[in-house]
Amino acid sequence: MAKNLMLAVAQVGGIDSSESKPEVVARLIALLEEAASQGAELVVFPELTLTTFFPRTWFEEGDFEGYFEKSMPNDDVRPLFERAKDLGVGFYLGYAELTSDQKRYNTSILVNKHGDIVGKYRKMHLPGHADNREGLPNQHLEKKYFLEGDLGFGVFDFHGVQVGMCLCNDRRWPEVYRSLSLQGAELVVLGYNTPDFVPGWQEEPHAKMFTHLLSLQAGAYQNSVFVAAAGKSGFEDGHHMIGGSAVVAPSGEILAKAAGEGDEVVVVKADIDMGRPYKESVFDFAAHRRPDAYGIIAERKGRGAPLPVAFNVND
Ligand code: CDV
Repeated sequence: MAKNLMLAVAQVGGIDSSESKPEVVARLIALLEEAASQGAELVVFPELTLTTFFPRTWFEEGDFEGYFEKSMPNDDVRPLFERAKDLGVGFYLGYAELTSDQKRYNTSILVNKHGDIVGKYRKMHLPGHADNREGLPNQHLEKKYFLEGDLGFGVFDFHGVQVGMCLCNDRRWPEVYRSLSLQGAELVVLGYNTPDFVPGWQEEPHAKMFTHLLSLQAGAYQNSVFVAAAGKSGFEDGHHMIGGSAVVAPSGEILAKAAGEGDEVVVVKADIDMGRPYKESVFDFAAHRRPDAYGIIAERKGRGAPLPVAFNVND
């Protein structure tokens, strides 16, 4: 029997810092309802969905705690959980997490159709910087506000579909998709915030959308998984972020993509078994991978000298 999942990405337009969390949650509920009306079973929301992308701004200690969630669901977010449960729709949500031992993470959760949190991820690849670089159009202070994730790359059961999770910059790293695919992931869900300007990030404006989609498509194809990516986009407090929320098939082809930069839902019927022919042929990992030759990937962090290769010119 075909294994289909009605999959939605909910792109969220800019959230100004003046917008309250209940106001944002009301927008998310409207997106969820729109997705549900189109038959969605799982709705993917962006990274740090509940607030403006605050890592663009330097705040002194004591001035940024309001951006963080101390528990989930809390009073602000509970209406989203309740509406999703009423509708029988699951969701993925990114938010800033403050733990009971005062650790801060860039986090996402996976919630099933019954309103239970069944998966959790803390962002591994934190881009940007930790120092104050005043005078720039904006900063990118994820390394100041968050610790590196400590939960690894998890794969979770969502009503029979194996779902891997990551967040934003993680999508550009091939190791992420491979770690998830090696655990049987059939779908990778992720949220993102990609600003036009990132200090120290040399990329032509026209390349921003290309490299975003390229990362999703390569990750999907090389690992025989669906990828569903939801971004915040448009202008937030005058700062622009790319849209391009999309669902990609295991063929690497884009099945659907948001057309605008505001709040927008895109729903596709994902035939989860579409990954199988790839997993059983060109990407039959058990048959073709060479982990014995990949040691350098886990052992070496930065670029370095070539490894010695012992070969005989006469052989
Ligand atoms: N929030 C992110 O992780 N953004 C990064 C860049 C732009 C800093 C990204 O890869 O989109």
